[in-house]
Amino acid sequence: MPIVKTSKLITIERHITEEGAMHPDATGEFSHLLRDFTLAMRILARDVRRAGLNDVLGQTDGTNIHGERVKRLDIHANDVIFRAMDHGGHLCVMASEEADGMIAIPDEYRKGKYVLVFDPLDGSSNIDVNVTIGTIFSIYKRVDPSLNTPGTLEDCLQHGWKQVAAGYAMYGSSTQLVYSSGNGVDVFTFDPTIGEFLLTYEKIRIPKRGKIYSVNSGNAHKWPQGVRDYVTHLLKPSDDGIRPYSLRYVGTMVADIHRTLHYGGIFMYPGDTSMPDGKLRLVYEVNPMAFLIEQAGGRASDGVKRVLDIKPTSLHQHIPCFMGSEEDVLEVEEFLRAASSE
Ligand code: AHM
Ligand code: MG
Repeated sequence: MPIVKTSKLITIERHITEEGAMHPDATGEFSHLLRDFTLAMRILARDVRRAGLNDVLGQTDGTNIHGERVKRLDIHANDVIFRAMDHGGHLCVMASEEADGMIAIPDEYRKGKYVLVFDPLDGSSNIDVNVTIGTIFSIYKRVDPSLNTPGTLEDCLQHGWKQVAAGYAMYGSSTQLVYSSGNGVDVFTFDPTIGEFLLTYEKIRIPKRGKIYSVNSGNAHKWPQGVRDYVTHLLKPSDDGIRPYSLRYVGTMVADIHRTLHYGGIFMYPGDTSMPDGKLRLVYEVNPMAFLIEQAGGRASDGVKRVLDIKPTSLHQHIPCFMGSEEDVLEVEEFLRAASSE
């Protein structure tokens, strides 16, 4: 198992500050931005845990026992992140899966040099049934960091390889924050009794090959031939015991990628006949996860090319996604190539 539990007792804030100190030109702005963001994660960890009690599950338009208007949990998550991040002076613009267009920083606040894009609550189909959900985020530098003006669409639509940091919070049996600023992937676990995220695993590495595949097989009849051939192959026993693979699918990308980062294997959401570019969004979901997967030594592709090399053309653009252990992703690419050349 390539994952080693750390013996250090260190909070995420301290860790981020130490990482920042390694850059001679660091101003501390980035550390402050992340401190604000982890506040939002702390609040959401609490609210997800209390969701059933607070009555914020489901699509309700009623009021709770305090007479407050009840919001869906994903809208609530969007609001919490906005309120934590709009006034810090570090961001010039945000974009969220829950908003149609860009989210401007209010006029009264300073515009900083960073851009935040996020999926406030990933795994919406699992919200109402107490199954793991999460928050996914990416941070970019604005295209022209010397400006002190509102960010633009161009700032939000940068290549994935330009991410300065990315991560996700996973609200499961415990809340974990998995994070990379381009220096490997670290895992922090939230201790609600002290209100801190503590470093749990340092520099995790995804196995070169796994034994698990993760995909919504209900769409198999609509998949391209190459994907069908690949899955048939995974299920065929091999003499060396590598196959058959096991199937695991939560239906929350955060949870499925989290398992893939730890155990290896492959996570896929291919295009199909009804959704040619698949379901997942390049900017909010696929790019941040691709960044983490690569930082852990894995591979992330749209079936043909590296995800992080794709220039987004719109905020809510979808993209087919194959990510996980390097050998597994190379193998599916091989199957897709073979099927398309037939
Ligand atoms: P969401 O952001 O609305 O929750 O949608 C994204 C989710 C992913 O977390 C997950 O991988 C996928 O949708 C599951 O889709 P499906 O139910 O089609 O398998
Ligand atoms: Mg999502």
